Amino acid sequence: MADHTIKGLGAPPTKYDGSALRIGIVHARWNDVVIKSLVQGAVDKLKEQGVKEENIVIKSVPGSYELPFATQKLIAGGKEQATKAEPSLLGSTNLLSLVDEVRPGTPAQADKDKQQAAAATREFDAVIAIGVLIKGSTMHFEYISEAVTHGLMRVQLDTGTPVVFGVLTALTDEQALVRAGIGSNPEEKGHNHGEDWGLAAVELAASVSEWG
Ligand code: DLZ
Repeated sequence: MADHTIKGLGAPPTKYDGSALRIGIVHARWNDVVIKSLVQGAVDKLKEQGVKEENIVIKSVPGSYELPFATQKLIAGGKEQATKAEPSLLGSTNLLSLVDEVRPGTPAQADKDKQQAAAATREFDAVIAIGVLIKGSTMHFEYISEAVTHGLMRVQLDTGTPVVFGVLTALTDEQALVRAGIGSNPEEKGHNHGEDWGLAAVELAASVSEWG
């Protein structure tokens, strides 16, 4: 069999600069092993494109069915905070750190508090919604897949904020694992689609959003 395929994402026309972007990730917790790998893949690529770790906000919900509502809330919350923001905060670097490395009461902590306050005043430039639906023996899979797909499309069109569709709809556990780059066969670990979603978020936020 040929070792190449025509499938997959083509190279972007340019490398996008994510350094000024604020990106949200909303992920479900069903099928957690797969989710964790996908979220990590997305975060890795966001950072590789220059998005500051502090500008990546990660929220979770129980299952994929909750993704459209939660994504809409996150986007709306960001817009509301941006509207209410104090002008003095808007000039600051926007950092919302995932990893807390500074000690309470130190100047570094004070800086970080300021940066966090500033970050909270920013709108999201894009949100990645991540879920993993695995087909079972009932119709759950079909209903949830369809509702979530339409729901997420509606959220991005209604809010004008790009929403990356990071939902795997797998027919088997192995399909889901392979699409998160953690297939059980060492010869066929697969590709982590979370990475593509990270790249898509930066491209949409840094390029497509500027078209209109
Ligand atoms: C109930 C359910 C089932 C059966 N399967 C999945 C799944 O494979 N992936 C997923 O993300 N969520 C699943 N859920 C949970 C629903 O998405 C949702 O959280 C509940 O129905 C509560 O609204």
